[in-house]
Amino acid sequence: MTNNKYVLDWINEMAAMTQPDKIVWIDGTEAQAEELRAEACSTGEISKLNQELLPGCYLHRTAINDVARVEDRTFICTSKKEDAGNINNWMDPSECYAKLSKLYAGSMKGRTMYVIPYSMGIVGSDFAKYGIELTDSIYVVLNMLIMTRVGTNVLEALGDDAGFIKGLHARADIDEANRYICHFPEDNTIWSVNSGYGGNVLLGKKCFALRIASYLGRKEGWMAEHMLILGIEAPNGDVKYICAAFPSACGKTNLAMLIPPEFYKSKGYKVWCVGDDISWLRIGSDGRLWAVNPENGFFGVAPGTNVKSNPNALATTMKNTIFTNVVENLDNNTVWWEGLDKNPPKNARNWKGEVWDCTDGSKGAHPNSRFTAMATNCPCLSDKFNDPAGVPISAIVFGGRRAKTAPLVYQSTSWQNGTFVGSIMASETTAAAAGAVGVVRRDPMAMRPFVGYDMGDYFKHWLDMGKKIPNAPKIFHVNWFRTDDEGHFIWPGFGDNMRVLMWILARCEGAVDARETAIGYVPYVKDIEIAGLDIDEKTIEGLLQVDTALWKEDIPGIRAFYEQVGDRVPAELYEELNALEARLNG
Ligand code: SAT
Ligand code: MN
Repeated sequence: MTNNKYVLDWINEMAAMTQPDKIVWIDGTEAQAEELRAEACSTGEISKLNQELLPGCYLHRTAINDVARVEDRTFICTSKKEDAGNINNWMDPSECYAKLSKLYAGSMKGRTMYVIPYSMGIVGSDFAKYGIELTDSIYVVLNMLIMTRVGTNVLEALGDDAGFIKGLHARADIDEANRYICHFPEDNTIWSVNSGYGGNVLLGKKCFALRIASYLGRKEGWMAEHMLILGIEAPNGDVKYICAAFPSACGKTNLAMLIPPEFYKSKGYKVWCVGDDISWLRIGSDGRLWAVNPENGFFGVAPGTNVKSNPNALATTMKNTIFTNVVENLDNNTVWWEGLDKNPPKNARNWKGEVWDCTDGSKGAHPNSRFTAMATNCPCLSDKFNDPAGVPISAIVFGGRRAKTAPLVYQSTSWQNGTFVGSIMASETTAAAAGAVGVVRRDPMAMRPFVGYDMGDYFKHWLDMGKKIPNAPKIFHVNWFRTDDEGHFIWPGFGDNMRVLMWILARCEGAVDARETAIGYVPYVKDIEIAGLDIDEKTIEGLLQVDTALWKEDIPGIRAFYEQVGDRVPAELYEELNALEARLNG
């Protein structure tokens, strides 16, 4: 399929190590994909769902020990340890290559190695970056066909160039103790072994489009961020775009596809989804920041997705979708998950494949079960989705899951202050990564597990970028997750989040005043539209309250986190922190 010497030499080397029986090049055609689906069905790797109700849809179960990203087994292998920084796990590259080579050795014997040429971004566009993933999993091939742009045209666009990301994935024994997700940013290389789950093995996503891309972005003067992209269209047809960063499984997909509340809908407002997880951002010739979504599909969390929370996502999964670790409804060969509706199937298998009794109190779907669906299935997909230029960004929104501290929304006072706001982001943990759920952890820009270099240098890159963007987006922070004394969410969330986004856009246009507080600009209660909401102004006032005592309590945690990041935290951020502390005490 190609004469590119770098590609061919590398594949030969990897094949000599892994020893597959066969090598199959993925050409991106539907005919080949269909053959692979049939083969995967015949071995039980996937199963075909009800083709009348869910055309083109399949179910897959991962191994029980392999259901989420494994951050403690994820490594950044730079030649100098300090370049990976204190927040990342580090391994010496030669040590890592040697260690993993042993695990890969002969691991594809009796199996097929699939060669997946793929593009992150639109093939041939200025901003596209190419990768090749070698894998022994058809499930990975089928997911990559949805999540990225795959095919011979990628090899044509690459030509004779050496500039592609070399990804090697082997399932090996799915042995937890020997599971490794390793990045070699200096070699444009990713090695993943002993997993078959999502972010660990779909190497175009977190491994390439965030970890390796963030490293490249710093070198090349752009940014790779864990952000959704959405557009809000005003009744006059004018569309404004927002990027928003939230930790995994905090509702990025729901926000990206929100349906405007009746109040706005009836006036003619529309919301368009450009992306739900990753943004590549660069400075346009007009001095604005432009964003593209490098992906081609959605790898969304299934539980909690329903006609109320996200009707667009639900519609997106109705055809050509791969479901992973959800409930199998044996009566009609469809799928179910907690939070889909109130009728769990009586005759069903749970995510582990066991006969499941929905009344026994156990969860049927894994909390991190997923759907992999094509972006073009999405009813609210932006007409700019395939525009190589991307979209100009008016606002950047950071958000976390905080029960008490952060108000519903506030605006930073400058790019530098906004970078500070992003750097102190914190969130209660979710099921998207292995480990305890519900613990507060610092997750700067929602990038803690995804920065491919030192976190202090990453903060510096943010500050440097700000100096180079003449017409930079304004930076905000939101928190949909404040709870009352009984632990119930106060803000309704979902489509009503648009009310907050409208305040954000009004601020970007200078159309509305705000109250200055110690942490930044907070809305006046009257400026959050509540028409049609079952919430009074008093409640909004509570949601917007900045609790000085709680913020003061947060400061030592921020300092401790900065110290953990280490001596590359820019002085400007310490200035911001000291100034915040002074204002809180003032
Ligand atoms: O990393 S995954 O792609 O598995 C999903 C996520 O955590 O956002
Ligand atoms: Mn994510």
